[in-house]
Amino acid sequence: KIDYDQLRKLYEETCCSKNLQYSYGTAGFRTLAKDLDTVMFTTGILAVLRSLKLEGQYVGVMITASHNPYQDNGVKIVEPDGSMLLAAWEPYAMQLANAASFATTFDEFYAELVKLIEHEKIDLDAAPHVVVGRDSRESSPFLLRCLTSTMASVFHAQVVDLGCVTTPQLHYVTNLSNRRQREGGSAQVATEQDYYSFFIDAFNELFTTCQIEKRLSVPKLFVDTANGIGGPQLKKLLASKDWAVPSDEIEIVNDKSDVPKLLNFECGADYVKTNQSLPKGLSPSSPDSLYCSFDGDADRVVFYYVDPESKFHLLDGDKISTLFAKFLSQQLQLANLTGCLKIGVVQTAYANGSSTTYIEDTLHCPVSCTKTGVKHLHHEAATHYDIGIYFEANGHGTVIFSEKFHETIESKLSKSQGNLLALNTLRCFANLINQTVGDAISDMLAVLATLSILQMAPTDWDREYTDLPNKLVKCIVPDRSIFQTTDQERKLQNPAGLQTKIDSVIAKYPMGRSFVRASGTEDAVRVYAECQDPTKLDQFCNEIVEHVK
Ligand code: 16G
Ligand code: ZN
Repeated sequence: KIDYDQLRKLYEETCCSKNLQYSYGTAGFRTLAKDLDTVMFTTGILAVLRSLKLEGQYVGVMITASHNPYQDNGVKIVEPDGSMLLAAWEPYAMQLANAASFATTFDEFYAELVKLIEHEKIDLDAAPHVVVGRDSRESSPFLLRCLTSTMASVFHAQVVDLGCVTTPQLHYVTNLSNRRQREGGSAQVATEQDYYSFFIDAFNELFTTCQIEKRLSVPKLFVDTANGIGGPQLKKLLASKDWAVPSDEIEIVNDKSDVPKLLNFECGADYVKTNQSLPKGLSPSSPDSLYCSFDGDADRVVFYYVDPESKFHLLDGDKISTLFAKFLSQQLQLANLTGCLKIGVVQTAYANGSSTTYIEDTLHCPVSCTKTGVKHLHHEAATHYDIGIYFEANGHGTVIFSEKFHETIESKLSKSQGNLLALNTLRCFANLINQTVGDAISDMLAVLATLSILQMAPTDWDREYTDLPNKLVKCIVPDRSIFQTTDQERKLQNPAGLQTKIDSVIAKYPMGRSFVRASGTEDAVRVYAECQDPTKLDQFCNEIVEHVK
């Protein structure tokens, strides 16, 4: 039932990159943009098949390489509910891409495709729906054509092209499109505009509920958008007639998304987190100002400020988690729901030890640790908590609220039972969060709202706990695949004996903690170390690195 000749023609026109091995990692496919034509072609087909498998629901596809340099690009598939592609389908993404890459004839590739269709018992007569989006990279329009070439012409898919959007906007619109379709009535597809309206309304409603003025608690917020897609999108939100915060309170810098080479260059969340310094384009202004940086596709955010002694202070993913945990636990307590709804924080091994101690001992919240990669954190938060707060230290994260949370709050509110202010605050806050995926814009709004409600300055936020001195280094090794971990990546299983050596180094440093793991995105091994004494940190880290090399 596939138009063989049409597919063959498009395959031969599109798949020029050959004999390259592709892997679908934590962030989808990601490599040099010039090597991605074949991958885009097969990923487009896979997205269609995924939609067909799910009764034609909207499946999302995002073209982005996040914080990578401008020469790179990538692609990932999003499930109808806005979450990442089902793990069981990741191998299919690789099989199809590598089949096209290594096939010497079209028929070899075609045989693989047919095998997959039969294996998954996919009904090709149904009508697939796909939502596509791309970040601001120069290579994206071409790659989009490779991606979508077969969708309508071979598979009769309905394709909704959102144009340039942030990654979280693509996730949000995919989820909303399916909700609309399920609810029938308005057969309209969801748009980027729905995203702005929804989050502005949520922000305004939270401020109204808490009866605070729509002013920020900081005199000014500077937003570094990494010269990526976050810049134009945030501007659209702030330009909306319903956005009520005075326009001079938020200033966007590094907003040249139309100059390709500037993307993520000496700016953005990754740069700021790694270098622990201000990005290009920002200089310390008034001491109370707050700063934040997005990454290139605006799914990550970190905050920071500069004290009167010109010292830079990072407020990273751990600090965002702890701020939300503090606020939401307070509200739960006020609403008298602590026994009924379970709140918890999910972290990875990269979380600073002080943050974990603070959450457990000061906030009395449970903490879980998972492997690196958003899908692991998301899964843990969704399965264990009614309010699951998860952030990677690098600023990637969100809060998810269970069905039980919504039902409990709604039921109490409808009966006007209990502390209505706290119940309403919880309800509005949940709306302000993009629950499909970490979202720099939504997380930024939620942080601003929380600081305003708690009347906290950046320094108050920072003072809640003090990070242990820490260091992260990249180590190039001949074969990173031998570094196999256990215990949520906190311990090495292989190479044999290495963990014992690491443990004996750790034992020498008070409050020392260190772990070694192979990167999932680069050909390198990462070494993390933290200890009490800042003057011993370099030595500590070097000793571990010596054992790894
Ligand atoms: C990916 C992950 C990110 C993680 C990073 C670790 C997603 C969407 N992205 O970018 O969460 O922090 O990988 O990179 O899951 P690494 O394995 O190179 O250290
Ligand atoms: Zn990103």
